[in-house]
Amino acid sequence: MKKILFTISSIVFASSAIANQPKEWQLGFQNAASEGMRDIVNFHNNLLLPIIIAISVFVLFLMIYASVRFRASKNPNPSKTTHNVAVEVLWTLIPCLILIVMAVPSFKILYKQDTIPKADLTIKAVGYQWYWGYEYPDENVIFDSYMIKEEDLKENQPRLLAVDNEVVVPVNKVVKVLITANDVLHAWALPSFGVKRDAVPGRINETWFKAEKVGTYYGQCSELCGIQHAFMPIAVRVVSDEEYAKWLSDAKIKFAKEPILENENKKIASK
Ligand SMILES: [Cu+2]
Repeated sequence: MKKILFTISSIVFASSAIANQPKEWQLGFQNAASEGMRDIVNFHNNLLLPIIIAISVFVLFLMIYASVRFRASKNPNPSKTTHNVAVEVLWTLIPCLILIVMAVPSFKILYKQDTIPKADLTIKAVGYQWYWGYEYPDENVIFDSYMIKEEDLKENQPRLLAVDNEVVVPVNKVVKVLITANDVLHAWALPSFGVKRDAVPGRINETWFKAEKVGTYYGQCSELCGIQHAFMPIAVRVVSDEEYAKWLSDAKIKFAKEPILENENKKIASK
């Protein structure tokens, strides 16, 4: 039985494993691009889903059986039983055991995600109403990332997901993400990496991922944050080490800001 469910779930979910962004008529998760997400997908497809299906089928069977077997025409004098200790113990114990079976691997995954390995690079994501700002604190690179409007989309840019300035990270490197917000609650979420953290004003949350495949991955703000909540997508481009180095040196020029203090001094001097 379990084997059949295994096969069904893997067929259903394998078919959806083709992209890094939501697909029309998609079933199941987006394609995993990190170990963390692979853990989550395996946990869901190979443990939770078979249990859920088995419970649903069992309850449905009981309902149909009771309705047919004890229908009024066949069972004119219904039983007056109100207690049965054995049954009550069983229907308390068995669900407890099922929960424990689910909880142990679930906690394992949670703790694994919670332990941040030594980071190769750190980025900071700041939620604003309604766009994301990014900082590479060690590289002195700061930029904003706005959604591209539908009329300005270029070919291959997904609607409501593409942004003007993507986050760029090297492949197979541990990326630590510091997440905060400037105004209201937001949440930085990237399904392919199995990452989702609240962005809370005045507080820094952290998470991490190690992207295993080159590509562009899309996520969305996942905390209802106001009227344009749906229009502050997250785009992360995973590139090779060389491409990352090149992007970084370009970014340092592109996003360079004149130091504020120098600017102020100039203003004072010119007066
Ligand atoms: Cu938001």
